[in-house]
Amino acid sequence: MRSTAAVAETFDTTSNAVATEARNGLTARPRTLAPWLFYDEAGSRLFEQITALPEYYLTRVERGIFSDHADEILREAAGEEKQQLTLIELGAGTAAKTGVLLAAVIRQQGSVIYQPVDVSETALELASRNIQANFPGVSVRCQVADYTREPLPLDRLRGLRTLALYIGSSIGNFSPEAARSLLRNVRAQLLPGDKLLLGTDLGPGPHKDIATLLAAYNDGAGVTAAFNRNVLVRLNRELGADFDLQGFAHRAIWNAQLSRIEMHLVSLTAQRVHIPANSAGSALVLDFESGETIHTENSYKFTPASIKTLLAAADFAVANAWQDPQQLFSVTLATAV
Ligand code: AVJ
Repeated sequence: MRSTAAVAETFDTTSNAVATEARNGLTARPRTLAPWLFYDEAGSRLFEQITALPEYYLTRVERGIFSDHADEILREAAGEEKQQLTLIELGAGTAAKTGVLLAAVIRQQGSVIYQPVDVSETALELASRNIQANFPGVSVRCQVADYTREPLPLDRLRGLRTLALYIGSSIGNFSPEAARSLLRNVRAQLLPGDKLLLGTDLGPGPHKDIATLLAAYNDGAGVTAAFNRNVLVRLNRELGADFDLQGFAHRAIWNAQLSRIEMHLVSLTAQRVHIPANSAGSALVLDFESGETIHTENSYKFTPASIKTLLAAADFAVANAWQDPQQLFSVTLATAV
């Protein structure tokens, strides 16, 4: 946990992190750029747009599951002993999706301490303002932290059971190994009996064809393409790179072997890109072959069995799970064992 001032300082060095990631990723083979690079101001706005697209069912369907089952979810989280809950949310952002759950916990226990965790202080300030205005029973304690790199900054509140929220299929961005260690980090801050609510997108099956999945990452309006290309816009602006934005195409593919959607940027011609010298090192000259790709994101898809296995590896036992009627998305309640 860090003070606000210390945090501001830390994140001033962001451009160094961007320079380092660009250098390492773009000189690797195959070339990669990490998905956290998407979320500058423009990228965060594009992602908000994605969540409202007809093809991008994930956000809408998860919200539907919460609307249909919030009371049941919160009742089960409190358990037979009807324990008072405190909610902590990983990657809360502006907490737009959390409202339905907060309303349910207020119905159940009258008031609640809600602890959103995010790397973005601005997002958390918005979250805090929105929630104080709309949910009088909720007291918000924001924590600015990168839960993927540091121990989760959890205040243990005596006598309260913790319900950790990790929703939106955010876990899908992590490799199975990284997902396990992330959940172990969460588990390390919990006591036996505490709960985790995990939102995961589901893989293709009898109820879901691959085309549905692919469309969610390749929408007709081209918003996801713009979101993907925005990473190059960012490198041009922040590092002075000279990526030709028209020279790279958005591509989404289904990798059945690894059960993930992959996003790539495909070089449409043989082309040379320059990145000037910066704090991370000397100038780079990058030669792209025609058809060469930059791998920008993985979005893993799950089955009830793979969710259970992942949770078990981090010492969580599945207590219950809810899906939408079309079985596109799953929300799993797990108990720390
Ligand atoms: C925010 C990681 C859940 O993988 O579906 C949306 C990001 N990428 N469209 C996802 C994303 C392209 C999203 N997550």
